[in-house]
Amino acid sequence: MEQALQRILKERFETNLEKATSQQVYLALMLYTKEQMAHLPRTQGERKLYYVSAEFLMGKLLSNNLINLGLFDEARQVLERYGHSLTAIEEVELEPSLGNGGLGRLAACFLDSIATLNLCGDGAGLNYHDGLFYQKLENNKQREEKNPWITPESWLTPTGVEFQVPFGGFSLKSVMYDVAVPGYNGQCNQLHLFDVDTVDESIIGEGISFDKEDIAHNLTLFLYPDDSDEAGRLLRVYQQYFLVSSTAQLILKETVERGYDLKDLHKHVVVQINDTHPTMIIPELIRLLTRQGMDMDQAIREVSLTCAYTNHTILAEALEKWPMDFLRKAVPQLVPIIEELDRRAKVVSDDPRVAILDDQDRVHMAHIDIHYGYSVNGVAALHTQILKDSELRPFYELYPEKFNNKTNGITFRRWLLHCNQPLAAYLESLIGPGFQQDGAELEKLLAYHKDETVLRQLGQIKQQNKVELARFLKESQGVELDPNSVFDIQVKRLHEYKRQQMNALYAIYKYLEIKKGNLPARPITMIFGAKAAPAYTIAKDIIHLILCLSQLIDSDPQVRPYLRVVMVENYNVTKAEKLIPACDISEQISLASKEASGTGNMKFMLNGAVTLGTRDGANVEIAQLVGEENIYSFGKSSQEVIDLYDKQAYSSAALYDGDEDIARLVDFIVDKKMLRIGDVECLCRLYKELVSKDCFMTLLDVKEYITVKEKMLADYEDELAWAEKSLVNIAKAGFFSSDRTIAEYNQDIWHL
Ligand code: 26Q
Repeated sequence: MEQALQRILKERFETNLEKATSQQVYLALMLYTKEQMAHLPRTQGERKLYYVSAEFLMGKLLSNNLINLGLFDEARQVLERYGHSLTAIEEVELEPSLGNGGLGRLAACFLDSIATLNLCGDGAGLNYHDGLFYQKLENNKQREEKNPWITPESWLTPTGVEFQVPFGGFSLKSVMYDVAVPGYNGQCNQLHLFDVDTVDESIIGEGISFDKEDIAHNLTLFLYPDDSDEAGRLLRVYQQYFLVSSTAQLILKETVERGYDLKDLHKHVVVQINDTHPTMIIPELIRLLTRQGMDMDQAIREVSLTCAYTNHTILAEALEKWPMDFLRKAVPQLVPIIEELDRRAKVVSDDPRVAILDDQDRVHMAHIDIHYGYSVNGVAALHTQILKDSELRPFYELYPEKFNNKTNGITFRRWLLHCNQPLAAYLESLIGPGFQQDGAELEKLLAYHKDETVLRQLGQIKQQNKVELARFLKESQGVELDPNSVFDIQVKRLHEYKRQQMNALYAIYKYLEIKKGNLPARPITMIFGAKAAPAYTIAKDIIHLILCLSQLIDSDPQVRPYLRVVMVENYNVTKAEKLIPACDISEQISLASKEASGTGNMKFMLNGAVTLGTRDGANVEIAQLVGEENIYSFGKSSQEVIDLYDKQAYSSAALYDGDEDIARLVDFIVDKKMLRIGDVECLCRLYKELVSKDCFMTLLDVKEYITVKEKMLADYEDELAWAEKSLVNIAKAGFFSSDRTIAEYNQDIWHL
């Protein structure tokens, strides 16, 4: 490696390892890694998987690629010899922010596991030049900025593969870039990212504004945030079709090149549709096959046996329904096919709840997937159960055999081996390296659950990671944290159902307690990280509340020594990798039934944090694995919540009026002290929302939340007992390896 790096540095920059800047060393390492990956064997198979997704939240690639190639230690040693640190070199890399959150990060973990298991499967997505916006925190508010990440030399490799994508009235050329996806000690797959060659970053104005109608120039500028502003919705349809038409053309081209007859498509191709964003690939494949001479019946049959759909949400507002008028304008060629699919679905069932086209001329994207795919899966046991029992019940009655659960997972390469090297090394010294390939081996750790030396060492590693996080936050944001305080962390997209506002009410509770003289046994550091969709007003108000509380507490010498509230700016994968290893308390407090799975919960657990959570999503499975004594659960059950919605029986006003403790916390949002710091309009709007609507039932669970959190903080003081909980969490995290998830996808759905 050393020689290769010297060669690259000489050829590119007329320099060498001794004199090179961090930037140059980074580039040399990247080019070297790309060379190595180009020589890896490609996975092979009679059947090939295409994982199609509007988002792939890959995170930085250098270290993970080095780890998977088995070159990480060598790289570190070579650099050290010349006075460079790999950690400093990593800083140079820009994170590609090609995802919003969970769904995009899951796709990235899956690519890692697919390659690691040597399965023949590539990803297909879009090459957004500015990805998701960059979040600036200013005047206690979020401001969005563009977030460019593509540099002249990057992990993208031009392939020369091009397709023409037809839209109503014009067509665009699609060019394909590849990002190599090496498995851990394995072979190599690709992530294909499609781009328009006419995209023009100069049309971006103030912040992230741009002409939404200038499709040829804007198509791959931004990833659309998980919320809708009307103007962008049509652009979203153009993006989706561009993705699926490019992917469908690639699939047919590759299938023919591999020597197969398109009549046997389903024997050689599996398309996994990641939520409904790529759903149009179903009518698009049918369109392309019929254009090649296949008759409609056969094309529909073939495609239905090829496509499988994953559902990631039960929030009604997130289920995509496109007005037929949008499709008539953007993709008129799909309209007759969708109408035909709708006619046929109506023959299968005349129940309007399963229709593709509804009486308002809207297309229900998920319904296309369920009628015309062979598999429908949820992402955690509870989530899949809710789909069967309520959300998709009429479909489950029609097609029970299509429904299956695949509980999410995370790649241990990134979320343990890379982000927590001290813990990974210590685990290896105790139980050997087997857990790196087989997560279940982490259970060997249970043998040490009463071993004081091990428990103390685990506490020591956590402490070291907290010091490291404090150093990072001091450098990056200028905030000083006390590593001896409890680190209580909630990081995830901002959404009312995730209930960051409930956590903020706890901050208010603790603030008022400290003011009364009830001091905590140990200082508490509450850390938040969250982006709000730019058009999601209440989410932005919640960020404002958190930042105002942070300012209020920081400037109060009576409270500041005991309580801190910190919001990390621009939360992303890179920051997650620093926050998660340093966490004591993992906040997973969504309203039961609303979080399909969550994957952050798994990352925290794997890194030895203890969960404070509702019985929602994968928290339910975490609780079953670790046992009730190693998790802090609270809140109304999903069934109770579903019943409350059904009967429209929830009233936050009644809870507020009937309970002084609750009223005191909510009232504080508009206390004089807060209004002096914050924006009156934002704080009042949020106050009103909580008192009169509270769509996600914050006030229902807030008291029990506070009680359980207090208990947890008290328990934290018994160092050994806490370390034992931490150990059990690590030991039981093996189930959440995405290697296990992917093995299940392959066994039950893909059959690669
Ligand atoms: C829809 C229409 C228009 C514009 C954007 C969207 C849109 C974009 C992104 C809708 C949803 C998303 C993202 C959803 C998501 O991240 N879901 C999460 O998926 C994770 C992986 O399965 C789960 O763990 C989380 O529980 C789930 O919230």
